[in-house]
Amino acid sequence: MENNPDYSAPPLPASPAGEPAAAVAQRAASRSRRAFIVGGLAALAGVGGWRWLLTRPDADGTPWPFRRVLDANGRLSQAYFRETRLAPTFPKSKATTRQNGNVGLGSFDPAAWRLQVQGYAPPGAPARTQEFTLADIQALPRVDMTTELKCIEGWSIVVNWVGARFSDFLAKYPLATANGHSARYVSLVTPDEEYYVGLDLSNAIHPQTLLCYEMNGRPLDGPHGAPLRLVTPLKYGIKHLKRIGTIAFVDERPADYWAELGYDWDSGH
Ligand SMILES: Nc1nc2c(c(=O)[nH]1)N[C@H]1C(S)=C(S)[C@@H](COP(=O)(O)O)O[C@H]1N2
Ligand SMILES: [Mo]
Repeated sequence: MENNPDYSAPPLPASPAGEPAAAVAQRAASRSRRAFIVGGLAALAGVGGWRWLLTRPDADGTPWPFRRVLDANGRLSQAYFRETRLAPTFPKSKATTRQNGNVGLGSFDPAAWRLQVQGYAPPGAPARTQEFTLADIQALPRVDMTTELKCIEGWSIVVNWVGARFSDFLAKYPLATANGHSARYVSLVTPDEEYYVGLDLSNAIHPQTLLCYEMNGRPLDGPHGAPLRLVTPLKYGIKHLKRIGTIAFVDERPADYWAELGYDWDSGH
């Protein structure tokens, strides 16, 4: 996780201060907890057209997001509250660049890159994989978001990200569900399989979790994870896998590079 001394940051574009996402976060923060959770669900359902999830019942017939919310003695669960909280957003003018972590970013041919996705296959169901080009991801609704990237080393920076919501990807390509069941986890791995992270599916479908292809007004460059990286601002930097090669939807907690080295598997903040 050392800095790359050879890398110099691209200049930042001028950009207007204030953005709708900031207003949304502010409004959410001022709600009561209960209203926040209910409002959060409504916002999620409206956000990326991911109503598809709500129409896919779990084993007992309850759509799984609601099942999660109601899990704790039939009441709204604290876990879901944490997962639907929004990370604060910032004016784009605050964005800056730093580079950290090169595992899995060795030699690479961008022209040959395809995103490989292994769809959820519950026991007994056939495995399915699907390939995507960067253009497929860029065809999804474009989200522009300025949030903080926090590293477990103790520093943090504000970064402007552009990409597709993971939830919009799943709304178009329902690869996380099969036979009325949803995967519990998502595994993301670099093309060379050197760096890998695991996330709960609920974190992956958080409205601020992006499949990101632009950073601070430019296409991602190699040291920042070209052509596609994960951004998930409620988690530490270690979960923001650069250069996604494979995404898999699974039930077993996936391997995680830094968890194997002793860091907290969730790495939320
Ligand atoms: N492939 C890959 N992704 C990675 C890492 C890495 O070593 N390899 N390091 C992580 C860590 S620890 C951080 S803090 C962020 C840093 O992102 P940045 O280089 O864009 O600042 O990338 C994360 N993603
Ligand atoms: Mo980090």
